[in-house]
Amino acid sequence: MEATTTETTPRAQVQAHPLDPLSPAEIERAWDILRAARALGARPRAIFIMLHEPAKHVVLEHLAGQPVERAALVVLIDGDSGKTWEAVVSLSRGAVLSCEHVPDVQPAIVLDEFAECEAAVRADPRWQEALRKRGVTDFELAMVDSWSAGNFGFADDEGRRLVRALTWVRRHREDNGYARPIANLLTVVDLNAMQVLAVEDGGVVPLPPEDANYSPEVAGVRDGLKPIEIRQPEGPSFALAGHELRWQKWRMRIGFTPREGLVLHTVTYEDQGRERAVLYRASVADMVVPYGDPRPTYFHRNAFDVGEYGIGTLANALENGCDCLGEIRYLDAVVNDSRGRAVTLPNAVCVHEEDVGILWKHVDWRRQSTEVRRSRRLVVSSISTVGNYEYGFYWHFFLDGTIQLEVKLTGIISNGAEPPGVKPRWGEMVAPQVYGPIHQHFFCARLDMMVDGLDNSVYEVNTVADPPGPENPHHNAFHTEPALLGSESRAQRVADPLRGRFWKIVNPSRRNRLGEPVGYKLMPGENVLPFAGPEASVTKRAGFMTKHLWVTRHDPRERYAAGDYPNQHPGGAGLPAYVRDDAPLVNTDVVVWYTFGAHHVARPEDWPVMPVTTIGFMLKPVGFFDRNPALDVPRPTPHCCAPGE
Ligand SMILES: [Cu+2]
Repeated sequence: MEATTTETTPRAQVQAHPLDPLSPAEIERAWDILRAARALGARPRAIFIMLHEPAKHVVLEHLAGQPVERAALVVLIDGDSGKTWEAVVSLSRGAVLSCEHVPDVQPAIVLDEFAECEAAVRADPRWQEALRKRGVTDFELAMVDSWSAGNFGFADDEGRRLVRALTWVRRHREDNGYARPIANLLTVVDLNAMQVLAVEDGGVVPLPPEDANYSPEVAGVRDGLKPIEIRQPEGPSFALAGHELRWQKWRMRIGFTPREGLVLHTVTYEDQGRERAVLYRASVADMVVPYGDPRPTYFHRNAFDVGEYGIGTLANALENGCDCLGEIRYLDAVVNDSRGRAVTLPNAVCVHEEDVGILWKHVDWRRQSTEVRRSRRLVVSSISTVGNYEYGFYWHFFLDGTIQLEVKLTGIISNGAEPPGVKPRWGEMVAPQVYGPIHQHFFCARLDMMVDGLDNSVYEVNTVADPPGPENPHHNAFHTEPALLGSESRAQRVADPLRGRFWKIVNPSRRNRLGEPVGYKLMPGENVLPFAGPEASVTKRAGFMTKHLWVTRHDPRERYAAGDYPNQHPGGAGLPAYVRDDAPLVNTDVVVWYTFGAHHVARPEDWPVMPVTTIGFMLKPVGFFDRNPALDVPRPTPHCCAPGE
């Protein structure tokens, strides 16, 4: 990832760091070294080429200016043999450190495959015939989206790299591509052979009658919105030096991988001259979108957008005044294409500050004095487009030590067509003959915690009503009950807002002045559990969604909530496998995984493009500081809070 603005520290002055994402030259060199050293098949397709992150101690002991060992992790598939390979390539030594065949897996589907797959479907006479049967003769109006095939135990799927593709057709060239879904049509494609295996046609359903254009030319433009300008005449309060970001007392490194997109590393907060760690690494380690319709062209819809598609490779180029407003600094991201060449995604990460209302306030009416402070947050964000949907990932850092992840969901709902007058039970009609199946979006944030050091413990805290009795004569008493989540089997929990449940990550060997271990608490937001049954394919494959909180003992090999290769995986990988050894979790290097689900019952108002809905969680200091750490935020202006005024 490259810093693009002139106001950031010039690159020549930025020292290399072990966590810097791979540069374009490093990506291509990694591929070239591997190709020269190993014969991995005639038609190799690069899936992911990303930084092979050094061990924690290497990162934490790194001193500025020291030489840095660079290595790349390369995942590739050979189109002829269908074999998947995983290699670690040393860029510093120009050598392949390891190269393993990974049996019986399908790596993520990459962008080039989507394009090639669409071309293969369009050229297929069976698909063309299915369109003609529906009165469509101009195939240029059609659009074909590959959907990951899932794993339903079909014998024909075994050992094949597959997608199940859906088709839409525009009413006219300027129309929304998703305006008119073609019902009952599923095209199965082998991505290695790039060959259509089957066109499953369950019969003609009329196309929805309307277009679904959302351009201002069609939708019209309201008036009365006067300009809002965000001005920071002295520039922003943050500084970017390469990938290091400093803002107020926060310091962190911004990373980016083709699989996870935005990654934050080594997040610290300066407290009375001491730099105190909070997080070693944070990312959205997978997500899944189970759909609730059992019919033939719906049951397989359960996209793992991180692990099956690589959400980083799908990052948007963000634009000032559109995606973000104000004094913006952007970072480019660099990913690989399937030929092992580097692709720069311009302006993939946006960094800016936002005013967010008041931070704290008190009016002392007897003294006629008021103190109030403005709250501000640093926003590090990225937006990815995965076919019809947009996902925005917004990490917020506040002046009082709070961290928030907010995911924004927008774009176009995955849809279907129904005959006039029909409303299926598994979803809602959003427009005439356009149907939106009920579904959920489960995200899993992997939070490699480092609260004042690597060794942490995790507690669940519930609030409990006291029983009536001599100690509770007025029946009003209630108190909190912390319970240590002492091992991985005990640290699999669901949210319970009615009990005020939260989870607290503490450092037992660091005490605050009240004698309590310093900590951060994970505050769940809105959440839901999956409705797919325990025997459903998606439940087995996305075991992570069955619990909201998981805690694991740190293991660098345990990186992804649904495992390394969720595409077409039969299930059981990822978190359920990581916790099988029931490792003890007391005062050790822990990773907290938080699953949060957005429950989506589609509305007519979600059509033709849905207004943003948000879901997320917060990490808040709890006894980490001795008092409100934001007392020292200056008054907004001298006149608004002076005593006696
Ligand atoms: Cu949705």
